[in-house]
Amino acid sequence: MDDAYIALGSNIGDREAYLLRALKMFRKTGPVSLTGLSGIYQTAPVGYTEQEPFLNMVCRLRVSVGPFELLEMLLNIETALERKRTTRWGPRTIDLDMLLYGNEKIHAPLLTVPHPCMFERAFVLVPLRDVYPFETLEGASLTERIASCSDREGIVLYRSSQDAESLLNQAS
Ligand code: GSY
Repeated sequence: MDDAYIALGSNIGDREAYLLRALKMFRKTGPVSLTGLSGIYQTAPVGYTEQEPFLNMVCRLRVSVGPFELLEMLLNIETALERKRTTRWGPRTIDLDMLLYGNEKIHAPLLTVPHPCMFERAFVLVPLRDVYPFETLEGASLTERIASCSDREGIVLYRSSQDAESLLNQAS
């Protein structure tokens, strides 16, 4: 069994409902169990900035499948939640990115772990800090890494992790 960390993001429609639907799908998927939820953060768009603000969060999964099977599960959940791949950096109902899979380093055509951009994005690192149980990651503290991210000012707590968990339990 390994711990995997997944970043979730949404900036179309009922953003929070899409995050909760993805989490519910994790809960119903046999080989993974949901073991940690960050708060939900509203974040200014990074990259292509002419789009609506995102809701972002990170969850921790205990997984009994390998990283490529987990990737397939993530893609299937994105498809079930109406994710369209028309514009690379454009708006999306749901985005599920594998940040970490145990301590593995993967460089494959379809999967790079740790996620290649995660250390430059406060919209990933701020929620990751809520659920990552260790002080440092790859030699630096998450707080230090966040301090050097240019998007850190655009992040506002939208829902605490406890409130997110209550909502998830109501919705299940
Ligand atoms: O990388 C995931 C999609 N995405 C995001 C996001 O999730 N949050 C913010 N704040 N900006 C983003 N730009 C892209 S692309």
